[in-house]
Amino acid sequence: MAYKTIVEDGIDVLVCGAGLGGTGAAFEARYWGKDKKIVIAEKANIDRSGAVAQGLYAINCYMGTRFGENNPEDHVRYARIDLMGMVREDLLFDMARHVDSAVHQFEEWGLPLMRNPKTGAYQREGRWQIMIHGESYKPIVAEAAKKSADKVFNRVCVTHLLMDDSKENRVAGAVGFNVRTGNYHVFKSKTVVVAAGGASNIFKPRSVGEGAGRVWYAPWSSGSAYGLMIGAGAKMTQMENRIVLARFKDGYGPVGAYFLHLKTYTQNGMGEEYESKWFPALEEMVGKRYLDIEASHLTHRPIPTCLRNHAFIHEVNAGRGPIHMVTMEAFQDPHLEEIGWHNFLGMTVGQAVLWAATDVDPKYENPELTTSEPYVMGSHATGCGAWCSGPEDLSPPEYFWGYNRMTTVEGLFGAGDAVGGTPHAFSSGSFTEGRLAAKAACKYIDDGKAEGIRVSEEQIKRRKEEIYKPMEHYKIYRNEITAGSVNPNYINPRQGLDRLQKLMDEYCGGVTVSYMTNEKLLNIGLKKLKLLEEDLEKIAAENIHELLRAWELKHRHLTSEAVMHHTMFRKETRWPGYYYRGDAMKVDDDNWHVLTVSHRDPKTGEYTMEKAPCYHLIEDKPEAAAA
Ligand code: SFD
Ligand code: AMP
Repeated sequence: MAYKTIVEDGIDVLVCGAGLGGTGAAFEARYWGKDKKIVIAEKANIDRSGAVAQGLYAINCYMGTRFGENNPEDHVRYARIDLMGMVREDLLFDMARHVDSAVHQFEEWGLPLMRNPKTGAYQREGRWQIMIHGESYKPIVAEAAKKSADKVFNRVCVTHLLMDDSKENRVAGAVGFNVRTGNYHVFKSKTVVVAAGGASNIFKPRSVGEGAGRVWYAPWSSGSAYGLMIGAGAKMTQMENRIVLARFKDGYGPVGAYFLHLKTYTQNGMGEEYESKWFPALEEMVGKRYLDIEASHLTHRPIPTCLRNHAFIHEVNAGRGPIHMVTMEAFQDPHLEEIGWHNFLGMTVGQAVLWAATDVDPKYENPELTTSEPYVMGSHATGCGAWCSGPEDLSPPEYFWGYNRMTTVEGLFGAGDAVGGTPHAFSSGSFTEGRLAAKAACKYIDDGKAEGIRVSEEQIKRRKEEIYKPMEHYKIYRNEITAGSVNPNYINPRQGLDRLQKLMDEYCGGVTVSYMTNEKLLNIGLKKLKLLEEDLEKIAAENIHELLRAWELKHRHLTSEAVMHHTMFRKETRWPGYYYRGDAMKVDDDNWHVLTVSHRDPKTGEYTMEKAPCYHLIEDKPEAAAA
């Protein structure tokens, strides 16, 4: 292969993926590692990469302790009830106690945060969310990271982590290729912070044909955080906890600003309130602990996000759709009307464009909502990700093995979507997690834990061959195309993605089956995933761009397999509205008040599953958990 090999040696902290978590990691690594070599490898361009590429209109995680608003304990209570109990409270608390300082820095760096003119505090959207003029959010945090790093490699898609050849289960860097030049990049590093983001486009999206690619989470979120870490043998947690979101139809515009700030509400197709109708039956399924209807009115305890979805999905299935967002009242106020549009112009411009293009004026027409296809990520109302050590001052022994946010692979750290059990971190919390991970990575190096790392030439060569194999395969077999892009010897990345999405949708609880699955379906799904894995060995890439798509697909495949195994393992329906196990339709606290942990053996591909204790470190105070 003609592509050059470019080796970057002697790195201390390698950041793989520089979205919100990665930029936080690079920034903080410089603070604790003044003389350390910090390098970023980013698939796109750091200035506009990741889920925040397009900007955001709110920072969804801010305590406001400085203004006497909230404390981290309450945030843990809120996230815990929203996730039906299943969170890593040590990691959550740790993020929440540091997140405000990250937000204050964003403001210092030039991010315009809105202020409440009466109080001088930041303008609240909801209890936890503050409003921003955030179109340039990503370039602003990128600047801090660029100034901190010794080198930024843009356009390098990281495909694999390098492992230490002298010590089992210790990371040694990463490899990948430049998506423009095709060059092979080798990064030899003492520690790696993986912050390569969550996954869209694993489950078949509602958007098809000309709309394909329109999804809520960024279409370029390829599950690489999970693919890289699973591939290296890191344990994962809560991968069954995929998220379904209520969104404005077809443009996937988020609803938070509307519900919380504009105080809009939903109605069924007949103009009726429908949510509360579903709660009594739902209380039977999940128990009073998670949906105490009477108490929730008194305490303003939040209705968990998944349960709100449940009411939505069931109302539509009962034939009383579509669900509308009642905007016509709020939009009569010119200020709120402006906020409603700005919210999308600064964050999900496609929604504003779609309304304009289809003559939907929310002032005169209540727009339709829908429930999205599931996404696999770990920083919204969901906590998929790696099983990581917590901080030493908070974590019980089962949650602590030396370094904050270190995975079960030595020297391998995570942040943002990469870390499991830490929902409701959002952009600010992900950045904060990056900071915490990088601080711990520096300590790991200073403690001498990275001494004696060796990467063999054999490993570097083997990975190179593996990376470019799809292009080789294409070269060899391209002449055997029978029609269009059909070739008996290979599939291309688009064909592979379609197949993955279809099988995840049908067997693992996507939109076309109303989020329903069961053990039988999951078993078939797993078998089909294995067959797909065999075919992915023969995937063909016509050019470098397709090579990127091929590797994104492989990462999505590894992610999907973990989701399928986890969904099979947890024999209950913990999050009605995210997915249903038809063969175990209730929350089962006696057996399943636990976190799920998986391990994929990198050599054999075999999965082992285990339960881990779900410790409640913060005492319960229902009234303190308000949304
Ligand atoms: O309204 C590789 N998010 C929101 N957060 C908020 O705080 N407020 C909001 O308003 C939010 N909303 C929202 C949000 C996201 C999106 C898409 C929309 C609306 C439309 C969530 C946050 O964005 C999210 O929590 C964080 O960004 C997560 O951070 P992180 O670091 O885990 O992921 P990332 O930012 O996507 O970065 C990943 C980076 O990795 C790169 N990458 N690099 C090298 N090799 C590979 N193989 C790679 N694969 C990926 C990516 O390019 C990227 O830079 S609302 O809906 O709630
Ligand atoms: P979203 O725009 O749906 O991504 O949500 C943004 C923020 O608002 C998140 O913190 C959500 O948990 C919160 N949120 C959205 N809808 C509601 C609601 N109906 N009630 C309470 N919180 C909500």
